[in-house]
Amino acid sequence: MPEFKRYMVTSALPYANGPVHIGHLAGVYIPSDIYVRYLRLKGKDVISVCGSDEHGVPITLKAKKEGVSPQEIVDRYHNIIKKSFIDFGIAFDIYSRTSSETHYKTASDFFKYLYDKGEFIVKTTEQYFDTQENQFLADRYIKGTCPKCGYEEAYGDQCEKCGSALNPTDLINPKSTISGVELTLKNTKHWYLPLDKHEPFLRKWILEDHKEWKPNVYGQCKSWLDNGLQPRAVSRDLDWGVPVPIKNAEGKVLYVWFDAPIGYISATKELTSDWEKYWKDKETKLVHFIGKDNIVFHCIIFPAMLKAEGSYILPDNVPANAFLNLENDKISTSKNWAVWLHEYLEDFKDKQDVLRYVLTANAPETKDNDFTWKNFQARNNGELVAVLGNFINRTLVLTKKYYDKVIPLPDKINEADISVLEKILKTKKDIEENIEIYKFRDALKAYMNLARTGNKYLADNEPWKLIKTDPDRVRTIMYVAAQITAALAILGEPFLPFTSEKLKKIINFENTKWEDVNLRITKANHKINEPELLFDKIEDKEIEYQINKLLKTKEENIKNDVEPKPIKEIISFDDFQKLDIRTATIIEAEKVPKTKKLLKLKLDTGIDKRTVVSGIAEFYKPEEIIGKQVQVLVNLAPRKLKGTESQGMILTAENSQGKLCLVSPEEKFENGSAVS
Ligand code: B3M
Ligand code: ZN
Repeated sequence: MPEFKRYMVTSALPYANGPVHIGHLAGVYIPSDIYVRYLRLKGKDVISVCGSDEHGVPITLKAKKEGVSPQEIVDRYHNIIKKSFIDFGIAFDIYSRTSSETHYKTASDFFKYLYDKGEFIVKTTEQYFDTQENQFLADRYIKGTCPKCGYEEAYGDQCEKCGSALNPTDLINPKSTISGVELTLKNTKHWYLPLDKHEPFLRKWILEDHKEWKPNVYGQCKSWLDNGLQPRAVSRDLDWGVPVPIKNAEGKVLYVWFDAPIGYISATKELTSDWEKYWKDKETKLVHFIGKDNIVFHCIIFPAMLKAEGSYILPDNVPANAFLNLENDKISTSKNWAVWLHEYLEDFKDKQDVLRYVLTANAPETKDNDFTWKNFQARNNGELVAVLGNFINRTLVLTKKYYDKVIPLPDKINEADISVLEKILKTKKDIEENIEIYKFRDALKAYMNLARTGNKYLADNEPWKLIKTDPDRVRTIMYVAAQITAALAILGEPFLPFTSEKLKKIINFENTKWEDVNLRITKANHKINEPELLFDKIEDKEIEYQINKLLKTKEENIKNDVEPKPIKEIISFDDFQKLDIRTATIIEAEKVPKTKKLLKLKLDTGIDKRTVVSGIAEFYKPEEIIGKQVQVLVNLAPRKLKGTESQGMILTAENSQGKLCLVSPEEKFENGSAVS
């Protein structure tokens, strides 16, 4: 592996059209933060940038819906998102935004440079136009059937079912998701990045030189490359975005996926005048942290842009994560199916590290994973409180009790002590190795195992018993426990920064570095401060509250989803009078053979006994409904249904899920009674 002199770490720029939720944290920002904090502790030269992605159609639409300017929308969410990151200790060196002046200039210049260099092709093509909204539609606002897999809800740029990158014109039956209308094609001119031209380079660079990329990332890239790359438009017809910086391009802006990744560069420029070193020197390791839906943009399109420009380095790795679900359902902003970071903090004040811990332990590193509140509680109570917190608390409290908060001078150190001390070094190495290959779950596991070792060491040695009989031995035990505690304080910093800081204060450790972790971290006679609990139990009622909150959301969604059928054409009273509806009793019932839905009923209508066939077999068993009263339309012309003549129709109501129920009189009524 080549040694790098410095690191440039980017985290996907969140769209400034909503707050951030646990899925964002788990997928992108926690892994990137662990990585960056680790590098900093190792004393590496590292820059971590992020910022709000403030362009793109979702933002313009949201603004339209609320009747405000797009700028107002992005200002609002930029601030909310920025605050959430600070609150959760996601320590970017800069959190910028793509509406900044530096970004406009950087993105414009980048485009202009490629344009002058002849790296684009111009094409006039027919594109889908929504006549009701009077605008060309961005790919995301066109839905239709995927030509590759037949999925009916595929977007104009990508099918989320099979992952294929698409163009809107590839879709079968394309429709506007905004107005629902069928779309018309209209001519428009755009600039395209000829990805096909870069394909041979990309093939070698990814498929041969980066076999170490995560299988999900490598696999997606391979499938795109194997399908063959097409030129990709890098401009759009919109009035919100970075204007295309050439003549005769009125009303055209840069495609959001062209300008957004350049936002990483703009942010670095805003941070340091030394930015070029981080983006152009081959000894810089560039790493993009993203979610799986951003893979093509970071592994294919952005690298093609950088390559076309010529002076930039390309990413060394793109450790994309899969998605996190919430209580077994896909997280969805529009359905409010999420745990929003700002809301979490209202309910779990100062428990940022608990969420960081659970999201790392359950990170969707190799496949989609699930967040549940029960698991959140179990991990807090069973791991943070019972393992990590318990070990540290015992050590601190006993050190206070026996030695007045001074680390004791050890007596003889035996083999068991040494093997525990060596576990510190082994843990440090395990964490390093895993973080460096972006396996943050395993790194965290190694960390927690050190706390387990500590707990077991105390339980095996029982200093609280020995203190009476062998106080010399207890000095050694507590000295060893203090070493583990100090190691946990330092090694925990990337994962649990708030806890680590609190613990460092308690044990009076400042300005610690990763390399301070060795066999003897804290010296005898070192004075510590008053012990404090690091974690506390989360009660059942707190979890029930969260679960109920989600249940309410679910109920509301179901309610909102149900759109009653439109009212039919108006009829006259005379029309209604033509219907002869009577009360009748079901006297016989049986299934119509070879059908799933039909029951053959014998009715006593008060006038006669007759046969009626009804489509209720999925909802009623024949034996259940004998004796029931129903309403029946008796003057409907007889019809043959699956070979049986039906002489009338019983009335049923149908709900939004297609379930039927019988319409019966409210009290037992005489057969033959007329409904009016
Ligand atoms: N704004 C985030 C997303 O797809 C998108 C990332 C841009 S990174 C340059 O949710
Ligand atoms: Zn598909």
